[in-house]
Parts: sequence; structure tokens; C-alpha cells
Amino acid sequence: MHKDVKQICKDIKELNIQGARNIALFGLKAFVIEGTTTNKMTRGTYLTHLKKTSDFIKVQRTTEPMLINLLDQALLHLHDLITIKEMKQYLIRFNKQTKINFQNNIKKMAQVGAKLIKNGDTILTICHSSSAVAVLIEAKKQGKKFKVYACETRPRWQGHLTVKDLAKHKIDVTLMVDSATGTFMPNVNKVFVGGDAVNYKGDLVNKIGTKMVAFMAKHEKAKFYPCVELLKLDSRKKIPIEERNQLEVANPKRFKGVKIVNPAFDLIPHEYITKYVTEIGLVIPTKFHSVSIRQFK
Ligand code: RUB
Repeated sequence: MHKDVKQICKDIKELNIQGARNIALFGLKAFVIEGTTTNKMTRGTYLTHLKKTSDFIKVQRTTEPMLINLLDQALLHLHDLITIKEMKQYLIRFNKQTKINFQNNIKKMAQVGAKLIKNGDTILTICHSSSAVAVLIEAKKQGKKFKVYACETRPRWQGHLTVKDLAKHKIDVTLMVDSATGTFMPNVNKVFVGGDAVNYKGDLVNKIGTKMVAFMAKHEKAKFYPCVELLKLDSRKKIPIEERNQLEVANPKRFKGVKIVNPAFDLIPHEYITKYVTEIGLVIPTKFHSVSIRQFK
């Protein structure tokens, strides 16, 4: 395997590359590097090699359907082509087009989400989502006056990335520990988060802690808007939840006789979601599946 592919996979696994969209784009980049640099193969061995490469990239983060869907789309198209040269050219085009689609999608999501934000809103967010951040920045660019509470997002502190992004754009942002959510939620009227996956029922998978945020939002009558592209649909019956290294929580050597768990994601039932902000507009949670299938047919 090409050394750059190994490096990208390592960076995805260790969260140097994080966030579903980023992971998908870099995962595809790795796939294209391998596909375009592999030589001396027959059509059959080339396709088998790329299938194995795709499987290897996918397992770096098990809860990321956007990555899985992109790699599956690329592989599917390759089977329609005859020569390896054609396949290599196709991979380069696919990669280029995907980057353009991603840029267009985030602009559209930002427009759709920003429309929901009004002067005087108090918004809460968790983790670091390029999609949710884009919505908040777009609202600010449109001159709206609002403030944001951001959870720090233990154990990997992705909230720090969010507050830096927002402060750079002069958004009124306050960082807080995750467990302060209950304290501040009564002041909050809208929640914007990202998402890693949406299942066939319209339930959301997002960073651990998001379920607590969603439940409190409902309790305090705040709207809950995940900003999620349609390519994040995960049709698996049960979405596997990534279990991360115990050391992110505590060193087990210092806690003899203690079990340590570190699930990376929460599953938020669709009843807690007001609407999804997507690249084609607002989508009712229970319709996400059918809308996404229609889009990629
Ligand atoms: C990041 C996370 C983000 C989603 C959406 O988790 O949960 O909210 O991936 O991000 P991690 P985006 O840091 O573990 O990757 O909107 O950028 O796709």
C-alpha cells in the first residue's frame, strides 16, 4: 500500500483528521492515491486490490457512512469500465467532482440553516461540525445577532475547535463543560449540531453527549437542528458505535478493578429532532431515508 495512504488512514484513526465530511474526503483521497499509483495488475486483480483498500480505509472509523457511501459509489462505477487506464482516469474525475459537490453542499446547508436563525437567538452546539459551524458563520455574515454556547466535548475537546472557528468570525461564543448543558439550556432556543449518520428511521448518530443535549432541548422547548448531508444515510439495521481508547478517559492501571468505557457516538431518536438541515432544504426526520435514496438513485 502507498505510504501516503497508510499515513492518511493513521491520521483518520488518531483523529488528526476528524469530522464526517473531512474523513470522507480524505478517505476518498487515500483510495484515489492507491488506485492511481498501483501498477502491473490485471483488471480482476486491480479491482480486488481496490476493494481491499476500500475495506481497509472504511474500518479506520466504523461509524462513518459518508466515507463508506463515497467509496462504494467509486467502486461501483469502476466495475462498468474496461481498462485500468480508464479506471484511473475515472477516479481522478470522481475525486474532483466530489470536492466540488462537498463545497456546494456546505454552502447550501449554510443558507438553509442560517434562515432559521433570528436576532436575539441563543444557540447551543456540541463537538466540531464543519456543517453546523458553516450555518452559524453564514448567519453572522447576514448580520444576525445571536449568541452561542459550545460544549467542550470530552474526551477529545472538539468544542475547542468550534469556539476558535466562531470567535474568528466575531460570533458571541461561550465555552462550557458538557455537564453545564442543563444549567444553560433554559436560556437556549435553538440547537445546531452536526451528524455522522442518519439511520433508516431518521434517528441521528452524533458525538457522545448529543443525546443529553437533544433530550434537554426537548424538555426546555428549544428546537433541535442537525446539519447533515443526505450522503450520511446509513442503511445498516444497527449502526456500529465506535469504541475509542480507554486512555482518553483514564489510565486503567490507576483504576484497578474499574471498567472504563469510551463510546464515541450517541444515537438520538428522531422524535427529538425538529428537522434536518440538508443541502436540499429542511427534511423531516422520518423522510430522510426516502429523500436520500431518491437523491442517489
Ligand atoms: C465529529 C462529529 C461531528 C460530525 C459532523 O466527531 O461528531 O459533529 O462528524 O461533522 P469526531 P461535519 O471528531 O470524532 O470525528 O459536519 O464536519 O461532517
